[in-house]
Amino acid sequence: MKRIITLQDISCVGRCSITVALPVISAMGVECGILPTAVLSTHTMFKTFTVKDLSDQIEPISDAWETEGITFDGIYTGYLASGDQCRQVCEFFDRFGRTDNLVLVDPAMADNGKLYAAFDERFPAEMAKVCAKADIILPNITEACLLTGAEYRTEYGEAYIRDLLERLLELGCRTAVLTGVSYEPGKLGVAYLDRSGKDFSYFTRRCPQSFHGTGDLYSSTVLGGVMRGLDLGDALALAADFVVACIEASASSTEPRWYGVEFESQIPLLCRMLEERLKK
Ligand code: PXL
Repeated sequence: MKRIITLQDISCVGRCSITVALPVISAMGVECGILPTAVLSTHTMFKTFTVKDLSDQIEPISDAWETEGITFDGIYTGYLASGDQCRQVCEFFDRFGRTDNLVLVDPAMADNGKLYAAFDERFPAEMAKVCAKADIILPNITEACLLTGAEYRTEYGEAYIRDLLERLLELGCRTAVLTGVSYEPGKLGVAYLDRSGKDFSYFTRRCPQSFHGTGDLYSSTVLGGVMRGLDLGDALALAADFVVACIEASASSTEPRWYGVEFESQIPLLCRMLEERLKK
């Protein structure tokens, strides 16, 4: 069985980061180790929350793994709390990255044209260094603009997306995937470009509601799919279909959107969709 390690925070309630990655990646048949970078009572979109930074644990935990000879088939990073943590994650890649393992970076730091309130304007440059070391990065359009200095636009065509993808590759990653791409009302999807010039896009219907944590759900599912042997396009499509199913399943929920989507009820569907794609 493949083993991955994910470096991100534990937000104890609110369905994001590790509380999404662990169940989803495990359900997909991949061992999911965790390196918690911080413990929060909830993610930072709740009005009241606590944060305990765990930066000082990254090095001793890594040392112990190295002594044990533990290796990973994939390394997956999400929300990182500070520029210093970005530097530590780069060091982790240098220690545990190999030519035959996959480094996937979701530079979770911004949406809707704005950097999350927890970060200052120097943070994207530190995250860009993390992206430079990745095989695959999965920013949304806001994050792509902050990483590359491109202008953020809400109305655009294919040339704008192509330009963003090219700028993202210039950071140094092998494959750049842009999420939240839309060329026509009612459709939403992803587009990727890799170093060899291969491109791909996939669209689903656009769901009217927007929930917190769907980016983390998306990246976790993509990683699980690739680790199980799907090609990237198939993994991106599977993850998009799964997130749509989760949003649809949450439509009647009376909880506020920041509690995240009810992905739990859709795990059996995810397993079926994965097996179907693996058979093809
Ligand atoms: O879902 C991204 C995320 C992860 N972790 C924490 C967050 C956020 C987004 O706001 O606050 C702590």
